[in-house]
Amino acid sequence: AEPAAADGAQGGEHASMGTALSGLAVSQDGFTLEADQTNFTGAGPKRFTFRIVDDRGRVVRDEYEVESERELHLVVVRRDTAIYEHVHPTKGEDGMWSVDLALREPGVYRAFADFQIDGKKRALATDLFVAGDSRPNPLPEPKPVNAVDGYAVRVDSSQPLQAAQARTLTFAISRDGKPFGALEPYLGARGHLVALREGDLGYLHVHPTDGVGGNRVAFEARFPTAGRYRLFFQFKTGGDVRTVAYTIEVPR
Ligand SMILES: [Cu+2]
Repeated sequence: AEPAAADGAQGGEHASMGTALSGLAVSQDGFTLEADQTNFTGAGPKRFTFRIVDDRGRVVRDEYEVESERELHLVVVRRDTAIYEHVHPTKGEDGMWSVDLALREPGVYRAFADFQIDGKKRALATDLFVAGDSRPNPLPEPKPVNAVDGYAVRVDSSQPLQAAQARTLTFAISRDGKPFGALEPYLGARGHLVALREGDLGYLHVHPTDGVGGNRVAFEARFPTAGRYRLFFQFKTGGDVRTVAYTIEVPR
């Protein structure tokens, strides 16, 4: 692909490729995310309410198409990528979405509303601000194995990573040094993956693939540009959703 076609940040015509970046705008392709409040203070859960409006200002209520078992997924990441939340807001009859966010430390967060209308996946995003003394973390160094809740999860690519080239990323879960295959369905799949580009938190749509079982979960990804990305892989065991994060480096 030509470089211009590899980066979906320019507009909507590339979004149908499915692996282009989105989430860089609060308004795109005729749809706008309108948040009631983006400034928060204090400890404890913060109520976040918002709606999606179309190009005529009408609140979207019934046009959502279910993907990964939900009409809308909300991913919230502190801008240093150190804190991640993936939640499913409740939709009111008026089309208003509401959810309690943890936003457990001060700082600036990016909230991505991930939904599908007219057969097209979309991600609109807004910044959220939590008052207080914020201590941003540097992006962790890339490494193939990371741990969560006693599980070690290794990520491998089918071929060496390269910008604008499709790759299969496989996550292998182990516990106590042995492959751990007792994965429970999560959002209709064996796992969920979000990838964000360092610098602008461009949001990459990643698709689970069929055909991998046991302790392994695979996704198709095409990183549009060289650089570092932060991956958030989620899987479910023992009734709980686990999140493990990676830094990866994509060469030119
Ligand atoms: Cu979701």
